Amino acid sequence: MSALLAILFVLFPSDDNIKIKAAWMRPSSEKMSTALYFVIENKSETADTLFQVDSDLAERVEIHETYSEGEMMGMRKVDFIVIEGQGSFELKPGAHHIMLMKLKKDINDGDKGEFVLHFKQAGEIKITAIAKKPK
Ligand SMILES: [Cu+2]
Repeated sequence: MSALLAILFVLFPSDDNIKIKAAWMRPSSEKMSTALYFVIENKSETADTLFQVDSDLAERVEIHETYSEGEMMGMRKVDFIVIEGQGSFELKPGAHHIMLMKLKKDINDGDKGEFVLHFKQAGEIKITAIAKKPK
């Protein structure tokens, strides 16, 4: 019986450890950029790392952070986001976000977009984000 359980765990890796909540993106126009936001919850004891995001909506997808230098605010690419064990990480306006560059089509209020998030431990997680204007 325990051997069977072990096999089941291999076939169905612990996909429950990472939960993605409240995924949304800003409406934007073809050839322009926009940003995707969500909350990552890590139920596992061990840290996990988000290192890639795929989307058919944009030519390029990057993980960005926002930084400030004196009066200047900017954003830049980072290679990954670490979510501590039993922790959570919020991507939000003015902080980390997923940058969608050179959109292949308009994204209007209420549109839905599909994304694949790549985690080192949890593997691939598919999410759907809804387009809405920031409050
Ligand atoms: Cu950005």
